[in-house]
Amino acid sequence: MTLPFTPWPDEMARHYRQQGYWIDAPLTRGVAYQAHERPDAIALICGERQLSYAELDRRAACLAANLTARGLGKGDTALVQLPNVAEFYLVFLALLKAGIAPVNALFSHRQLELSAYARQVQPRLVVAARQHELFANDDFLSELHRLSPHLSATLLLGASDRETSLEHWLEAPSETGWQESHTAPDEVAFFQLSGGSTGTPKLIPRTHNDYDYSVRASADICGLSTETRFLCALPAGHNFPMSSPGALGVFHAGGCVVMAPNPEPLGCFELIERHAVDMVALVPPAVALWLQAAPMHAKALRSLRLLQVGGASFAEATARRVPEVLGCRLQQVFGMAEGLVNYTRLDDDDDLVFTTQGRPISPADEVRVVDEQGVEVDDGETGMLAVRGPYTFRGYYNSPEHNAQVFDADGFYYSGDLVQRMPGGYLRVVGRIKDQINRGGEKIAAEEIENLLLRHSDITHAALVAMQDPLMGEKSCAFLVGSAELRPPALRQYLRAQGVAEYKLPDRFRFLDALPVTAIGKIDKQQLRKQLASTTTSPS
Ligand code: J2J
Repeated sequence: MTLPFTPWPDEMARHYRQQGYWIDAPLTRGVAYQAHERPDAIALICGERQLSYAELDRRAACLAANLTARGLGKGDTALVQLPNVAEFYLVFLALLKAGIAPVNALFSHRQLELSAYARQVQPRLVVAARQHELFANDDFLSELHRLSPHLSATLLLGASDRETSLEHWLEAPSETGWQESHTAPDEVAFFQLSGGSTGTPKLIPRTHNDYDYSVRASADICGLSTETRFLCALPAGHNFPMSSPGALGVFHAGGCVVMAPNPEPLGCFELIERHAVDMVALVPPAVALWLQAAPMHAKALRSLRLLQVGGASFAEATARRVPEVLGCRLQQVFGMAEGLVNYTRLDDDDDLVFTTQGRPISPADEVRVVDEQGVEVDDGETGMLAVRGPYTFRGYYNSPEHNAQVFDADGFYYSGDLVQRMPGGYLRVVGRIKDQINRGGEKIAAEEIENLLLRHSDITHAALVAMQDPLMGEKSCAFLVGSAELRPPALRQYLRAQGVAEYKLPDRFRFLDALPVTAIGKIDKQQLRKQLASTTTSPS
């Protein structure tokens, strides 16, 4: 049994293998190699726990064996939602070893997102944490059983009974003889989450070959080694801290990942000092908080060598303050869970580092910057980003209509970003055409929230647009047409009750008699954004 996905054309796959980009090894290769070569080296620090490479590999294998014994394996999928703890990687590695493809939901996700993922992949396994409000009791698990009738196993971090205790499954040796049975390297290893611009969150199938290449090449670009100590402060399942080069890059290089529950500066500074962390990945709003807090804690940050910033636009003026205030080098990262990742390089001169979002990982990344007719624009001109390459996906999972809109006939993916290409292939992100709000790196698909608002019987029209915000870069504003009785607190409560993640709730509501429309009758969001920019209102 294999999971369906859109493969690369044979000729391209052959080329990627010939060039050594695809090495036909599983994503678990890095950890397995370190466990063999340097078994006692510390791979992971989580609170007071330290796991060696041997331990990480052994416990992941143990869970994989238990899952196999339970009849789970190739062709199966898992829905996983864990906070930033060691178990996140143990489970990820175990599922890969057993050939089960996980979807790693963010810990901030709630019923709506998890149900949407469950409907799409029909998981046979759910791995979650009792500490999450959704799994504090079994109600939502029953709902998941209803949505995915083949669901046959549930493992919960913090469960009190042995049967469902994740901790128990990670330790208890399986009775059967077991052999690793990852999916084929050119098949789906797991699903990444798309930031999205449509009504339903989309899933991105990633193969071992393509993801592993992006991880290896990223580790190289960022100079990782056995000495690297990386602080994972962003949500562990996000593409950035997982693969750019992220925890998987660190495991590949044999370094150590230190888990932080979140990017809050004081907690992170303590971990940096205690574990001599030398590298961290952050989104721009977190950097702003770090810059504020750092002058009081300069000593704690002495070991920091590299701060990676990505996920959303990073102001040049703030970028220039990083080396001076944090005492480390800055690296800008412009990536996407769909594939393409750009980095400023460690030896780039300051102007490139402060004013661009870097250049692609690979010589095989084919990046085009095109106008509305699909014609490439000159360097320095603004155009839409289109890309294909050895680690950029070829289609969202089971989404033929959407794929037809975002891929062209040659397999180029249109990310919805507006960029300028500078000499040397460096990119600047200057805007976007996708209907999305980028709230400090967290992506909100406007359509998803508009649809939820339109379910409300007192709302006749809804439009969600981005408004500028000094800390978050962007926040969201919902423009509504409807009954005079509508009030922001009740509307937020209404959305919460539908089970949507908190970060997607509109930061502000505006009530209008009618929404402006364009000549062809579509809601004129440009007009709404202009209205927001030209007025200041009290927050609501
Ligand atoms: C402006 N916009 C950016 C940047 C991403 C590394 C880093 C980030 C992501 C990520 C990632 C940006 N400046 N530096 O997966 O591996 C916006 C773009 C892009 C979208 C992708 C990685 N870096 N963006 O953010 O899948 O609009 O991945 O298309 O969450 O974030 O979002 P996501």
